[in-house]
Amino acid sequence: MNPKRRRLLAAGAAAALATASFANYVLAQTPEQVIRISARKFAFLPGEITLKQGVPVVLEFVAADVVMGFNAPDFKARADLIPGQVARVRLVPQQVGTFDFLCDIFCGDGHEGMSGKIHVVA
Ligand SMILES: [Cu+2]
Repeated sequence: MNPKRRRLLAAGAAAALATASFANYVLAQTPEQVIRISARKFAFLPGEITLKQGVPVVLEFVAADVVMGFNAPDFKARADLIPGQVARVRLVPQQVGTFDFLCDIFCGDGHEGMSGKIHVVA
């Protein structure tokens, strides 16, 4: 290989490496907040969470005992919560206010009261 071509390849490799490092840097600098919520008969824990308007979060659910559902209609967000699995829901809250979420899979006698609140602040 002639030296000129070798230099070009090296420059290309360096540029690719720099791009990858930059992408990793950006990802590392902007981790999305993860909020862990456990669902058990008949409550979500925590039952109230506070989010910031426009800031994406990932809600990470574990179900302790039986299959349940997470449903936050104002965010058009829902997930099946299956024991032994982690369910993730990503939200970007757009509006300030207090919004309800609830269990939408019948899980026993206390199911009807199984709900929580999402507070979104500016
Ligand atoms: Cu339920």
